[in-house]
Amino acid sequence: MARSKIALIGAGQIGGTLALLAGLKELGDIVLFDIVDGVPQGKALDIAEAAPVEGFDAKLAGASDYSAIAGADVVIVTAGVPRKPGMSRDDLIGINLKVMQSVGEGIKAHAPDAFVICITNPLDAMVWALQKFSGLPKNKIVGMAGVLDSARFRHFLAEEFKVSVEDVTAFVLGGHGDDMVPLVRYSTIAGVPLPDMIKLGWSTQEKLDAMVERTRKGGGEIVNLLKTGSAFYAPASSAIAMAESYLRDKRRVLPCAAHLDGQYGIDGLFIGVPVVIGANGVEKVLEVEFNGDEKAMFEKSVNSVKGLIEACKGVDASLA
Ligand code: A3D
Repeated sequence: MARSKIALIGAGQIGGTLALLAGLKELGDIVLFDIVDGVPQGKALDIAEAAPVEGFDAKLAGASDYSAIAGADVVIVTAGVPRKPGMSRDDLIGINLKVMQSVGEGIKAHAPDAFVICITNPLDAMVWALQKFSGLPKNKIVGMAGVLDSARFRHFLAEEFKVSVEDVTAFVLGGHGDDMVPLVRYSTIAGVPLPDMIKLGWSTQEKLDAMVERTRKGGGEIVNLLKTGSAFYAPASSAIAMAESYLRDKRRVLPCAAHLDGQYGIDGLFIGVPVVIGANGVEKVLEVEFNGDEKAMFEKSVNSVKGLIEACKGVDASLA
């Protein structure tokens, strides 16, 4: 059986980490693409030279021509610019929207059957625009944000409760902005919902509220520490989990920015919700009930995403 092919559009901090992880997990052959000639080729060669030491088999190539992604099974898009301290994700719209146009056209021409994972910010708007520019079926394109936001929340919870990260599940919905919605009722320690863990005296409501807030601002915390660029290890791990679920038909239930067609009362937007990812891409959306507060938080987050989409339409009239 032929190996799968994974194309990484953008060979920057996340792109390079994605290539290394895809190699270590033997997900398939890897092509790194970037407009800066030499960078994708250099990173591909560097990782290929790590393969004998790590003991994985994968072909790695670097390219600055879209023909190199032909026939890719999975495409992961990080092309664009990341945030600098003081910038919001929304400040990136002008530049990254143009990048999505060229990436969308490249995918449409060379890898129209791929499962596409977008990471470029502002995420919920860029995945929406990428779908428009590429014309991909809506079940074959998702945005990565919820896996990362949940992983951040899981890390904070595991530290606070002093338990393994493996036994913490977390549920974060909505857009990938500071008003994302970490749902504590659906987040658990080994199946026990967080409000019950508070009742059991393992932590306090104040500490839980602080962890929710830290999760919401998790991206900014790292931007402020790094000073140049944004997080890349955990974002890459998160996208690889999504790619693996598709390539190995694992049918994992992962929070992704998925196209909604009436679910959660939303039509025509990409919003972070739990979905089943299997061999057919997004196979099912898991719709949960909200209580009053949760509904208000979700609506606020959705309104922010709507604002971003309007801003995109203002920049590029062809999207209106
Ligand atoms: P960076 O290291 O700058 O890499 C981006 C790469 O894209 C660079 O190598 C550029 O040369 C390349 N590039 C720019 N324009 C094009 C183009 N037209 N075609 C192909 N390649 C191009 O950034 P990064 O890897 O740290 O981050 C990439 C993106 O991911 C940014 O937009 C970040 O804001 C975003 N990001 C999202 C999350 C989410 O959770 C959604 C988390 C972290 C970063």
